[in-house]
Amino acid sequence: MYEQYSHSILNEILDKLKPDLKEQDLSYFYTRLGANFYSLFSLFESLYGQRADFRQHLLNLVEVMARQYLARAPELRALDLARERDFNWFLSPQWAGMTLYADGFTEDLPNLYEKLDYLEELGINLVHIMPILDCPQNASDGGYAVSDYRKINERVGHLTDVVKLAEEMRRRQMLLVLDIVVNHTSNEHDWAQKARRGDPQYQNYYYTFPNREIPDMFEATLPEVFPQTAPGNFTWDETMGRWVMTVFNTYQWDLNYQNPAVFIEMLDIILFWANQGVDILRLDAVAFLWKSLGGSSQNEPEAHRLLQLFKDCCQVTAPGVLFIAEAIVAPVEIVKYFGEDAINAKECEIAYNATLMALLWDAAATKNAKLLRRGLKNLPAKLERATWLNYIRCHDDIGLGFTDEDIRQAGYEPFTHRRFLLDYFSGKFPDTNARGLLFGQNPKNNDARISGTLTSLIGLEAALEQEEVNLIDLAIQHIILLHSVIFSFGGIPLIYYGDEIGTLNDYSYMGNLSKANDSRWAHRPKIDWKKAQLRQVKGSVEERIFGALQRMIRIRRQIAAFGDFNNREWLDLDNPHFLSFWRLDPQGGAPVLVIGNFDAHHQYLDLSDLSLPFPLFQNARQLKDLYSGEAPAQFQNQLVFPPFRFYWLTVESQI
Ligand code: OTU
Repeated sequence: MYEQYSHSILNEILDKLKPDLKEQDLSYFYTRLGANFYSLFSLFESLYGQRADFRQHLLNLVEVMARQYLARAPELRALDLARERDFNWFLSPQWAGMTLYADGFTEDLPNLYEKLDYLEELGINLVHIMPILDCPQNASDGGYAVSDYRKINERVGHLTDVVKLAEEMRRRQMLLVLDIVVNHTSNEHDWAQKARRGDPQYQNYYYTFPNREIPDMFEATLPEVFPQTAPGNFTWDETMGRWVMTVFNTYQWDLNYQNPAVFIEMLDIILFWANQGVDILRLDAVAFLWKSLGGSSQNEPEAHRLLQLFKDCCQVTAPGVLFIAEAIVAPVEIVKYFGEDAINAKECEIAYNATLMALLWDAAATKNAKLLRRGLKNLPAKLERATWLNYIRCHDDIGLGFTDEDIRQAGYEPFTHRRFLLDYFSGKFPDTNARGLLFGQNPKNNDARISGTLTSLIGLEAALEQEEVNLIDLAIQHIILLHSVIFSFGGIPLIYYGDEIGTLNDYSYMGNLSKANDSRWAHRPKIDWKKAQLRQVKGSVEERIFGALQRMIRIRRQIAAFGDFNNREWLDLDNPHFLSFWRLDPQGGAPVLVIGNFDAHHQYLDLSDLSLPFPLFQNARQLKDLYSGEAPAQFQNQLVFPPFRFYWLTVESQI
């Protein structure tokens, strides 16, 4: 949009740009800056306009974007242009992702390079490598306490390894995802060190206070993220002689985004990583970016403005680079991280679908889809050009993040139901095979979350121990069912490393002092590559899971209806054990009817009882399950579902 005032300021800035910047060929940069400047300026002014040095900061901001544009390699600029042309590229069903630790999945970055073949064998073409930046050896929160944003942790490799990996992945048409921990730094970061030594400029990079007055006001309303290990939201720093805000662990200092210099530093870091060839940046803990007295300091309007501003600026310099919002918050809040009142994403193009994740675990415990259906139907619609990251497990705990209202609508009492889920997954409930661990127990509100690998939580660990063939079969089928949902729901499926070969909980963290009180380490295993080898042995647990995932990914890729174009329609079935929805082909081709049985027992569905928008689907004999390539089991006109079985149905005559 052209708006006179902001444009006059843009002209002023362009005049003031340093001569070395003016002389370069910046034509694409200028077109994009012109397109985004009104929005960018309005956001920056709304956040920082009251400051006397506002114009100087704005100039600095434009200079950072210009310098990083000049530093952007020709092949990355070409990729930007290609993605500008094919702007829906990330909504295609071709993507399948995996999250992994460079030093858990493999030894280090060079070793990860060697394992690209394995990932491709499974069908993975998007790889999220967990934090690899320099961080303290112990007080690191698994890498989420960064001490140098431009240096790779020596234990996993060097910057050249990342660049080499990015190049090779580009050659193989795989996407690289890295974390940018935007909300906080380690207390060992250079900025924090300077603040500790008393430098006021850097003390202003954080929220520091001489006494408890303001911290106490904050504490009156702030929740606790890690109530067991890091109660409270402030930490006394002896060297600095001041309190510092530490919402997560005591060594993770919250950055002060009320200071525009902090925003500009972080933008420079984001663009630096974009220029190393990273395709997608996972922005950590985005809900927490803005702090204000009198509330939870989560999901504040200013946090959204900061993200819009990051997006606007990144589009000017590196428009091909996408953002993932890691906002594990209430369902109605998550969707806002795409941006509101828009068609294409204004903040992050991709967001973790934490609601689907939590609901899947509810269905796994209850063996029915009542709450899953309720919760998904109440999930607010997302923007057209934005997509979900659908996952079952990740490196974090499982929070029961669905709403009490949805729980009630599904026919349960919220407190008892949550208690049941915690008991079920931590193995306290009598009828459970789950081997989970509680995390973040908060005696003040009885809250807790759940740790454990998919394999252990679903009951395969216990079944293998008991050597119960039937239970082993059921658990494997259950694991496949959950994956069938993330592959067909719409969005990018994200597998958690190790789940593809049925990796069990790793209890060795309990013997490590710096990890023992954080049960999330139970599901951050070191991959046993001998076990991975068993994926080639017919009938092994590894082969059955790996093979199923591989097959689903391959089939998903060929089905246009599995692309994410707001093309999902719900199908309500009376039987509470079923989850069912249509996926429509955006080009008008054959739809796919997804039906999953969440029960551990057989279920059947009489097609004659239904009135379907696609009448051909009402004849069981005409149906084909795309996953097995065969007709679904049936008796007369009834579809038969073995325990935890799903079908991806299409009509035979249309194939
Ligand atoms: C994120 O987590 C990371 O995924 C965690 O591994 C880090 O510990 C944390 O940030 C701090 O960097 O902020 O928006 O239940 O879900 O801490 C959500 C806890 C986050 C996590 C929460 C999350």
